[in-house]
Amino acid sequence: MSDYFIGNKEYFSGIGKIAYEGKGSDNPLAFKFYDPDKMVGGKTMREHLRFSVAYWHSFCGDGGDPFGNATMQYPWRDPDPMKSAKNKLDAAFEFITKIGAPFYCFHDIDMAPEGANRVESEKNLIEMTDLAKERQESTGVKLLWGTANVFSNPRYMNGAASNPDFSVVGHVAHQVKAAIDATIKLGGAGYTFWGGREGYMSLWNTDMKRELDHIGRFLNMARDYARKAGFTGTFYIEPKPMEPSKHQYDFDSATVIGFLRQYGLDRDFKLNIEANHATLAGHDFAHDLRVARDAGLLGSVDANQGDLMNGWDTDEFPFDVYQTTMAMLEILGMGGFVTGGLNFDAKRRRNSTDLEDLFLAHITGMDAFALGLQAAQRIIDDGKIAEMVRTRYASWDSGDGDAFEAGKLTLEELAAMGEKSEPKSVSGKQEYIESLLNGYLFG
Ligand code: XLS
Ligand code: CA
Ligand code: CA
Repeated sequence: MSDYFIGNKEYFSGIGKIAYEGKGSDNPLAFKFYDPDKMVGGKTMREHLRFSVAYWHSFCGDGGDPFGNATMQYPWRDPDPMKSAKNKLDAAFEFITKIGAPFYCFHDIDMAPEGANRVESEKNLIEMTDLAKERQESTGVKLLWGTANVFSNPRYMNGAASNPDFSVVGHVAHQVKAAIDATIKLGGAGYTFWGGREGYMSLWNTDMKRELDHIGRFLNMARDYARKAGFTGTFYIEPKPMEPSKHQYDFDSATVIGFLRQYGLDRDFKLNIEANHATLAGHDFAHDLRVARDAGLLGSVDANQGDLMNGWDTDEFPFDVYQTTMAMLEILGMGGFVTGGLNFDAKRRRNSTDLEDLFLAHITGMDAFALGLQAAQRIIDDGKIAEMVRTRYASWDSGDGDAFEAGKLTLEELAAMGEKSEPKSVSGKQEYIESLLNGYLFG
């Protein structure tokens, strides 16, 4: 029996703490590339990557899909919902400790079952998060962010804060307030708002402006409450373009940034960018990271990947090292995470039914980001690509280009410059950069 089980039962027996064994290892239950103590660019991999386990997929997701029932057998399930929740908490902390992730994230109802009414639900949440606090203290695992699930219960079928019916919004407030209290109690570094059903199915029955104003007002109220209650962490909005609504209001980074500025929220809120949501919006993952970073609003990341062959939210564990490299370049480029981290909002495939697969999936994701981090650092250290980008814009660094950037030119002056001879064609050198990239990855 390993030293890492938490309650009175070991749920992942036969699996100990996952160790770094290096790329020569053929032990499936070992890291090949994630070496938590290895220094990369002045920080350890652990400090850079700030991995987090998502409670909902890892310990609640049952593998069911619209065409088939649950496939996952969880040994912690019990007919009594609170007993089940307590077993699950033990299993979760055993797993998080064994995989060696410093953080986790949860929705209120992942951890505590809903009661017959809001008062009972809050009581369950308080009881469960008291236990979670004990588990955090005994294991050293920390809360990256908390959140409220205000989209699953049928009362939220027309939205949460955007609901056309005011009486629903009181329920939202009660639930969000309780989830904020729980996050503060657990020392959460962040609190996330993912839009859930904040969007619409048909414009024919929707007053979009009013719904957006209501979300803006609600988030101001939530921010004010949390600050008053002592929350010093970061609030995040997580963009997603569609699913479950046809159109989600928090479509992508650019849309959310506009929203935060419009409603006076951009000093307290940052973005939590999920890879698969960016690609659903028709962007590269790195595009949405860059948009947020350029606005000074890149906070945290939901690490997963989509499938290019279909158009829905598959939430796969990330293994595409090109993507993790580009993502890590953005994260290193902003100076690294402050309160955020890489949260595996990712699920095993429906047919990956061994409990061991939960470990294998996280190992794959953590190794993919460790590879991406090291490749990104090599790209930065070498400096060749950055130099090519600098050179590409060099005409703006002095003379008329510089005067333009400084706002010293009128359109007439600029137009007069355009009378000169045809500019000569300058190559963007994209394919060369792509071959350099392969060199950094595989050279
Ligand atoms: C759903 C979202 C959700 C948020 C948290 O698509 O990814 O899981 O991350 O509510
Ligand atoms: Ca997410
Ligand atoms: Ca998703």
